Amino acid sequence: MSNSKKPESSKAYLAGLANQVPSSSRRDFLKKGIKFSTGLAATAATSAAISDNLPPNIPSWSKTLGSGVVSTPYGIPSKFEKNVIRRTVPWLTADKISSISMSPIQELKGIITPNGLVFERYHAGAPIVNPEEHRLMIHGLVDNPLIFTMDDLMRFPSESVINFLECPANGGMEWRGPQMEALQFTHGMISCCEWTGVRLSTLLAEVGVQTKGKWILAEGADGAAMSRSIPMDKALDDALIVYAQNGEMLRPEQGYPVRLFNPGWEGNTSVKWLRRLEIGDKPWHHREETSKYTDLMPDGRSRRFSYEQEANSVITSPCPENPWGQKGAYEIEGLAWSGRGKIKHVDVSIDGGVTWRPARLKGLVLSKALTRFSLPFKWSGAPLLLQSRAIDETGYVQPTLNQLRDIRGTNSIYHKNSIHTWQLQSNGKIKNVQLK
Ligand SMILES: Nc1nc2c(c(=O)[nH]1)N[C@H]1C(S)=C(S)[C@@H](COP(=O)(O)O)O[C@H]1N2
Ligand SMILES: [Mo]
Repeated sequence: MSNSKKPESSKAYLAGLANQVPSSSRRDFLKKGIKFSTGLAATAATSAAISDNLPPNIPSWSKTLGSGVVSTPYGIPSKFEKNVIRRTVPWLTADKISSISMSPIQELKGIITPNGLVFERYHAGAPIVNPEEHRLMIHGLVDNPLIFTMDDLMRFPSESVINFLECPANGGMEWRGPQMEALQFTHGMISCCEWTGVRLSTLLAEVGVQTKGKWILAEGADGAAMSRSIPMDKALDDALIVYAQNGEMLRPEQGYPVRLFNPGWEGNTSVKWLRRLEIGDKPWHHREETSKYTDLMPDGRSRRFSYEQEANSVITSPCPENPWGQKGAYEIEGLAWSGRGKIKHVDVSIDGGVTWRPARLKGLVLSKALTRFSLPFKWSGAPLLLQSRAIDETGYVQPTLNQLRDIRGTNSIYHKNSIHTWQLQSNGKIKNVQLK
């Protein structure tokens, strides 16, 4: 979908507001503006009084010896970080072997998702694959069909890239209205890792693709034999055969010992536990690219393939899991990404899209990677309607919900990348709402 930027008049925005926000709170928001104050009391001082570990006392952990090296041979997070875990939505999880878990993006810092927190998506569970017995077969319209061992694959020159991987169903529960009261559930089907492997083009040169070979069927070794048709252009561009993530071998959840990785494309195409690449002259139209991972349009027809993850963004602080406390200084922070390249610009609105101010991009700004944005903000305690809007280097502007629905209707599951709204209430709590 190409998004023609249709600047809506503020009147249209307010009409949208009227339809979504209860009219009393809308009036509060519009008229009282910046006048709310909260009755929140300070809690830090209270808990300070009851702990011997606080200054000027010496804390208990300074008076004993700690645990020695390799008491945890493979390190794990502090026990105080127990809350930072992948989670599922019960009604999306009829059976865990064909389900999805979400990454706690509300807790993550920087742009890299630690391996233990990368979201998981299985169509038939995660198989236990012995790397010594695993093979990758490349055949079909090639001069020299080959079967590679893992050792063979790792002898080729390797490449490392930092890219996001997003399931196109991310946000898909919200097409018809807001229902997930957590950032982890509205946007958590995404990760961003450093992926290491060999270029698919290198392996294709090895087998010698015939001129008729224009498509590749990638098939997994899981019980679902999940498979997708990949056009040759992508294979020769930036597709990787990946065996490592964030410096160590792939986790079983992510396709150990080897997966296909298509930067910027819907996660479904990055076939895990990759066992077979068949070169053909046309796409296969397998189950996971027809009955699923296809976008049903308002007129009842389907988009044939929708590979790219278009620009998207969301505010991660505040969010339902990260409410604000008393009025005062805060950082509005968030993540933006585009499957088409780099994020060029992010705007933040505090009034539901009536006015916008530019955010600062901070840290690494990489192509097809999560990109962090920031806007220091002094909160008066007034309710706000917080939004972010990403623009990528191709000039694509993240659409409003109305702009997206105008083209895509509400029959869709996949590729919902519209501007997201958090309603900050005067008590600092966040509600998931939708403006048009
Ligand atoms: N073999 C196989 N590959 C697969 C899947 C699967 O079930 N089996 N799920 C796909 C889907 S729908 C997504 S979104 C991504 C998720 O990758 P992750 O589990 O590493 O986050 O893997 C894709 N590759
Ligand atoms: Mo997916």
